[in-house]
Amino acid sequence: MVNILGVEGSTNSTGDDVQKLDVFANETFIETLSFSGEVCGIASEENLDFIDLPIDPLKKATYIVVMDPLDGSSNIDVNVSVGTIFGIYKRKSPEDGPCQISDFLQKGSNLVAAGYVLYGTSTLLVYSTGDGVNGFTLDPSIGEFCLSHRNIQMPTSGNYYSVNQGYYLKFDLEMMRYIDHCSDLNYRLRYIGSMVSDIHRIMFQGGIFLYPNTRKYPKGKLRLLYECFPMAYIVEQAGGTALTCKLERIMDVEINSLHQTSSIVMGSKAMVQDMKEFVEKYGPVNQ
Ligand code: P6P
Repeated sequence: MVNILGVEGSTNSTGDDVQKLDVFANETFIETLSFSGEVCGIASEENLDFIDLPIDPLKKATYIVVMDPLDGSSNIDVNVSVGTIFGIYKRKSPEDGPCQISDFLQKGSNLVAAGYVLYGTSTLLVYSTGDGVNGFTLDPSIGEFCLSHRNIQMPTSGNYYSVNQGYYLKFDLEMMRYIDHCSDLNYRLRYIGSMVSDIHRIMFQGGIFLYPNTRKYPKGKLRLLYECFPMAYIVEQAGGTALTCKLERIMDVEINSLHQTSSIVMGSKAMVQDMKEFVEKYGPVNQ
């Protein structure tokens, strides 16, 4: 058996244990993108700094890619779904030179495309280039992704909520009160520790995903550039809403560092609106 499971032995930029499959996925995506001739640089969860790709004089590389090559990798060794998250920006630096940090520190609203790959009971590529969201299922017999979910529209409401209930006592009051509200409404809790999987369920069945700030992660845990922005792009393109827990639109949040984190709440429009009312009622402004 290929020696690809288990921890690789190091930790990544934000302290997560790096799994062997994290390294394999990261190296595979970087190698593949470097041959495209269209990408001048990559920012990855697995790399502290951005990667400047060699310039192909015949092709003017005009894009940069931000990615979480394997999201939810703590699920790998227990055979639970994991995913890849990616976002694509137009570079801002001159096309005949190396990429710059300014190419990466762009708001989510500057994304030209974003998507995710879900490695579950089937392998699904879901992405948008700004005109709706489509899903493509891998057909291993031909090695191609085939259109399987045309124009995905997130339900405007639902009865799933997705949050790490174990942190309940570490959330701010307004988040605790909203989670109590979800229980009062008999919503079903679904949380598997892989944002791609939890959001994918919401894309089709409706619901709300929350990763609020906690005492351990006062600015939130999820990474703005290569988790929150791309997932928020997809959620909005499918008709959902994506905010910080202070009710700022995720796509408009200023980004100042590659691995900056943020709180995030996203999902069905009516459910996020309901959550907003709890923040407005119980949030710091009213305490
Ligand atoms: P916790 C995976 O590490 C991840 O970045 C997201 O995919 C997931 O939603 C979250 O972190 C899980 O974090 O603290 O609940 O284990």
